[in-house]
Formats: sequence, C-alpha cells, structure tokens
Amino acid sequence: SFLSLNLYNSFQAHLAQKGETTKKDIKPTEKKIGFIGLGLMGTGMAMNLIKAGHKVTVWNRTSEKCEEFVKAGATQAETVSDLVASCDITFSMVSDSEAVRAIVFGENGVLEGITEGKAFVDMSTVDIGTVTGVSEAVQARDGRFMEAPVCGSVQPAMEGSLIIIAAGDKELYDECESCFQAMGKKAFYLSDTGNAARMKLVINMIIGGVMCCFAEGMALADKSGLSQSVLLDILNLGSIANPLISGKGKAILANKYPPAFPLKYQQKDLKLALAMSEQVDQPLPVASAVNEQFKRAKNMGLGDKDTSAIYKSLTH
Ligand code: NA7
Repeated sequence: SFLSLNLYNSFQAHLAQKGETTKKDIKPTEKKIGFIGLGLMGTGMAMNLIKAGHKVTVWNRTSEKCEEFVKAGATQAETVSDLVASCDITFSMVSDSEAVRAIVFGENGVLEGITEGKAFVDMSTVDIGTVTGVSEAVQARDGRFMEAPVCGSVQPAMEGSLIIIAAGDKELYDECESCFQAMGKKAFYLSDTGNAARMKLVINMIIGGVMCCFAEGMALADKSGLSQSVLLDILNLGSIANPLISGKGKAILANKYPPAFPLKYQQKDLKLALAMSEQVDQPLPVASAVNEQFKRAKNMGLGDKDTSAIYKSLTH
C-alpha cells in the first residue's frame, strides 16, 4: 500500500505540474461513503473521494493499508458489515468474483450490514452471475445495488480519470454523481444490472486481443532483424496510434513490466468474456487463442506483472 500511495502522490504531483490538479467544481455529497478494497485501483479511487471532500470510511482485508487513509481524513471500520451499516453508499473495488462474494456473503459481510435503503456499489470486474447474485441478495434485504466497473488502470485511478460504466438502480446512480466525478472523467448508465459487466468484458476482451497481437508484432519484428523502436515510431504516427500502443510499447522496449493492469486480471477478463459468449453462441476464435496465450503467460509466473508482459511469453 505504501507503494500504491507513493504512486498516488507522484501521479498527483505530475498532474500539478501540468496544471491539471483539483477538480474544483465537485460538490461532494453529504452522504456517508464507504470504500472496501485499497489495492492498486482502490487506493487512488478512495484517495480521490477523500480529496474531493467526501466523508469516507474505509475497510481493507489487510487492515494496515487503512492507516494512510485515516491520516488523510478517513474513518476505519472494523468489519465490512460495520462499514456498510454506518454508511449510506458503500463502494467496493476488490480483485475478482471470489473476492466480491467473500466480502458480500461472508461473515460480517456486506449483507449483514444492509438495511432498508442502504446502497452497495461494486466497481470490481466480475462475472455476470456474481453481479446478478449480489444484486438480488442486496435487494432481498431492501438494500439498493448498482454495478460500476471501470475502464482505465492504475494511472487513471490515481488521477481520477477513470471511465465508469454503471448499471442497476437509477436513483442510486444519480446519488453517486459527485463520487463518480471525483473518481472518473465520465460515467455511463446502461440500465439493467449485468449490462455494465457485459460491456466491461467486451472492452477488455478487445484490449487483450490488441495487446497480444501487438506483442506478437514486436516479437516478429525483433526476430526478423527489424528495429522495434522504428516499428513503434511508425505505429504511433499511423491509423492505430493509441495510448496502449505507445505506453505498452515503451514497456516492451525497456523490458520492464510494473503492473498497471496485472496480466492475471487480463486473463480473468478474457475467460469471463468467453463464458459470456457461450450464453449467446457468439464465436470468438481470436479471443479464445488470445486467452490460451495469457494462460500460458500466467503459468510462466507473469501474472503479477503488467499485461504487456505477454510479450515475454512470446519470446521465451
Ligand atoms: P489489487 O491491487 O490486487 O487489489 C485487490 C484488492 O482486493 C485488495 O484490497 C485485496 O485486499 C482485496 N481482496 C482480494 N481478495 C479478497 C478477499 N477474499 N476478501 C477481501 N478482500 C480481498 O487489485 P487492483 O486494485 O489492481 O484491481 C481491482 C479490480 O480492478 C479488479 O477487478 C480488476 O479487474 C480491475 P488485500 O489488500 O490483499 O488484503
């Protein structure tokens, strides 16, 4: 977490240098906000909520990670159920479906804290079954639910420039306005619960496919005696110039892969997109092959590195 907070401070300093610091026009909601999950993503998101003036209570499985947030003005809750019971709206940003089910259905979990009108917003990337299951369980206790996965990795999370894809309770979506402004640059509302998870998986499937093919191209260029740096210059000037090619291209050239979007999560999302395709009989021949390569990379021990480390699995 110290690493995450150092990163947060350096991204904020970088923003300040560019003169793009605080989003001054945010009017923080008076509601009490809870935040579960102070990992790479959650650190930036929770800090940005606090900085925008929200009343924030935090909880993290490894409780030491809460200390810096308390110093920054947050309250620390002992358990998830205490946090949910003491807040109006609780956000969560944890690793995966298993983690979401653990914090929701587990002992002293979200469900135990939910009473009439309490709101729970999960922002993790999870499978559709988990989203709908959690939504039903929260509503069965007269609570309100919204899913709000995000596009953007660590840097946008730290800078408060995520793209938020929400679905579920519309009134709750409106109540989250100032929080979403603090964490993101744009929020979309996709109506029925499940649609945000579906949209997020389609997007991350596309990103995984582009990443893998780009890494193959870099490997092929190198093996054929071509300059990767010239290849990058050409790509960056052409029709597929984009932040992914330029950012991940630099990582491959430097052979350094600090996790912005951990490779294991990219593989998780490919797997979930493939499961989604089964339900509607949509063939995904390329994404299936890409998933196999990411699985191989994970088995090679690259899971905690950035998704761009897929390159290493192709040059081994
Ligand atoms: P990180 O940095 O791996 O952080 C994961 C967070 O999830 C961290 O706070 C973990 O707590 C928490 N976690 C994981 N498993 C559990 C369980 N079982 N119970 C409670 N808390 C848990 O992930 P990122 O922030 O990069 O990514 C989060 C999401 O964004 C993910 O869905 C991606 O696909 C996109 P810990 O500190 O380890 O105790």
